[in-house]
Amino acid sequence: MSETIKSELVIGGEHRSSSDGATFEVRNPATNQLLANVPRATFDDTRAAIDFAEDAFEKWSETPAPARAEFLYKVGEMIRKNENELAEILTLEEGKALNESLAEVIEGYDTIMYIAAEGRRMWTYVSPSEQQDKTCMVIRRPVGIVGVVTPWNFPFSIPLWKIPPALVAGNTVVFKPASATPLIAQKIVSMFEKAGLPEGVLNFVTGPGSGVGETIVSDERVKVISFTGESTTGHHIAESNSRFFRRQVLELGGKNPIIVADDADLSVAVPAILYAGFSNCGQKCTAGSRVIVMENIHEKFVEQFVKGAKALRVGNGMKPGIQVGPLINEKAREKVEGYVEIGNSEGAKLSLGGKKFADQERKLGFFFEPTIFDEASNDMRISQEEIFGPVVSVIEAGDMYEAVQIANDTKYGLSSAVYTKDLRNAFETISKLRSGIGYVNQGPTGAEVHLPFGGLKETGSGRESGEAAIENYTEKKAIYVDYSYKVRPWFFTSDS
Ligand code: UN1
Repeated sequence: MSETIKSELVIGGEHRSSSDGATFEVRNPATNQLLANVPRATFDDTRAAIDFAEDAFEKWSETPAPARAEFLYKVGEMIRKNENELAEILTLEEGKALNESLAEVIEGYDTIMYIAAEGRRMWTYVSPSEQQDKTCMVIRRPVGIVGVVTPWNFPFSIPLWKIPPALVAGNTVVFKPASATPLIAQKIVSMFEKAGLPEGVLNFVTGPGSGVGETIVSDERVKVISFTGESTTGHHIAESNSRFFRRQVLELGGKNPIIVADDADLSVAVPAILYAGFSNCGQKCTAGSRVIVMENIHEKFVEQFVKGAKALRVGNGMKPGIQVGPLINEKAREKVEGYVEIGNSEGAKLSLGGKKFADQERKLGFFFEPTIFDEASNDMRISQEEIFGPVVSVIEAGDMYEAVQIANDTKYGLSSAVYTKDLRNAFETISKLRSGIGYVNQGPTGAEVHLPFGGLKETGSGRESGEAAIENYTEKKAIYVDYSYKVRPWFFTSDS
């Protein structure tokens, strides 16, 4: 795919350039090659998208949910049919290895098919009333316009965690993807267009968070903000939301611990921990960036972990056999380099990596060596701050009690993992770890779409996926139906 990819705003069903003609560049992080010039939506463009979402709301919210779900099923079928092309665009734009992109595309498919079935479910309950000849029930109503603001690290699956449940529940959407990955986002929108989704139901605006994102967040007509991204932006959005009592889903950072007990089978644990730390070049909010290892197996673990990381194949994700792609851009790489310096000055032992690549091919892109800091302590900045790159801290613990203390001593609380063959140790540990997601004998990545995803503390608020998906985008209304046709007493109690 050598030609550039066409990108347009989609506002009320109309394809537009930015109203002032401005664009921004999207580049392949593996080669720094230009992929597209993408419209930089203005304030007016973004306002227009919200206007159209507002106009389309009434009709869409009154469309029966099973009919709304039909559009989702159609998009699901298109995803499956075009999975290889979608995976290629994802890798070109984001950099991750092609087989990881394909897994992400399939996760998007799984999500949309799972959520489409909600069109015939969206269950609540019917309950008895305190009074005779009266019944009570709970129904769901859409909330209104949903602002979907998504990150570049999972540019296909994360929009699909948010847009399908918002739509099937009868909301309209204004979608702003990350500026590094608008092309795969455009593909999502164009599949909905091909499925025949009514105009104005899903609007698409590209441009910076400070312009487009800010316009969405500061508009009172937008009733839900669903955001995955950086903590600082999350805080800012939460402050805006509090002004309007607006509903929010915020998925922010992570500094996810993996505890390796002394009975763990290292031949199983090490490959999984390599994947958790270095897949997508460590650019996952669920990345396993702190490995907490029992003292008596520490040396053996580090030896195997370093050996495995050294053997990882780093390169252009389009090439077969590549396991680790580039960082997203130069700014991200500078941030990672900065943390290597910090780790060295804090006194951690750099056991592997720490540099960019100097060879002809890889120096074009934003590649960085898988990096391991051993003898790290948990109070170091490299163990506390989200680096969002291929850097893992290995921290030693004397026993499981200490390991859990270390694991929980973080401002984040997204995901955590424990490796042990002892069932009692596994359950005791996982229930004590303060995180929204826990894994036994698996790294802290790899969430399935029918379970809730999200975390505690600075990781944000709310959950998505699973049954949380529909909760986020519906208002529950309690309905009381009196079929007695009788005058009731002015004041009543349960025995009147
Ligand atoms: C994120 O990094 O923003 O299951 C979420 C997982 C990933 C989730 C990524 N698919 O770990």
